[in-house]
Amino acid sequence: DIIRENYKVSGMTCASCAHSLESNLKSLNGIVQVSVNFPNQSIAIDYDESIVSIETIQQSAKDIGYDILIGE
Ligand code: 9UX
Repeated sequence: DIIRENYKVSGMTCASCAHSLESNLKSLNGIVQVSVNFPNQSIAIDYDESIVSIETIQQSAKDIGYDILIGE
């Protein structure tokens, strides 16, 4: 199923960071839509949980320097 989840993100210090993160996550298999809200320091992710896990998404963000805050 495709689900939508919202998380806070740390590490975004400029609007270009938000674009970088969005582009990075959109390249993953199983991602349907990504919307980063820079002023709110948050992200909405639509993804197919049978294809990609939130842990994989989180790791991909971490690899380029951003932390998706899960469980906060
Ligand atoms: Mo601009 Mo955001 O270099 O890291 S992309 S601060």
